[in-house]
Amino acid sequence: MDAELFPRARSEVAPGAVHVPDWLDAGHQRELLDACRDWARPPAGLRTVRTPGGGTMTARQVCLGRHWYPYGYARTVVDGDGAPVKPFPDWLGELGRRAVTDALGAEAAAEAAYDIALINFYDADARMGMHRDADEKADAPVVSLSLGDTCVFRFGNTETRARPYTDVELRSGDLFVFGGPSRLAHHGVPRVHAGTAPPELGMTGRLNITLRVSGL
Ligand SMILES: O=C(O)CCC(=O)C(=O)O
Repeated sequence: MDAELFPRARSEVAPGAVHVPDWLDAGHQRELLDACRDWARPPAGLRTVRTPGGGTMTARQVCLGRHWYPYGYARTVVDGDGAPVKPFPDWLGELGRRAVTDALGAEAAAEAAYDIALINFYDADARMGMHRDADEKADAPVVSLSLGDTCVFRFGNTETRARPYTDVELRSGDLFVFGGPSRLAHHGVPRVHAGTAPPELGMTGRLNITLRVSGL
């Protein structure tokens, strides 16, 4: 890929919601991708999420620490193969705290004992509708790391799924953290730009890793 004419700048999209471009270098992206490939394997591997209305989410998902299903957390894959959820590794929690420190400062990271990861895999046609991450019992910031294809990440408000919102381009290696007054803001992924993953990463599609504190 051509070098950027100007490096992309870090930006505060809303109070407590910060985009840090290129937070993970190529080596760390590769390591995280390798870990995602391991986590995606059964048992308790990548699955299609069914919603209570009878639909399916187009992004497929695997969880660590606790299993998310619409709309709660369990210790086993209650809506899949029934296997115990894979453990949440210490190094991922450490990565989460570093991310919050870099995005929001050390004070915001002090209480953030990350224990859950939701890993979403998007192929070219996958999307994620506007929603809030509201099934956790803690208000620690959500950490979001992107790998592979670029997407449009829509970051909205706490009241409605509709405007006002801001569209942010998330590329491979980007970090997005939302906490404080933005912790319960609606957000979603209306578009993935197929074929934009860095070729050297060796993946097709997009992966998003969100880290959360369960408070459970
Ligand atoms: O893929 C993304 O960037 C967002 C994922 C997300 O909103 C979620 O896991 O709740």
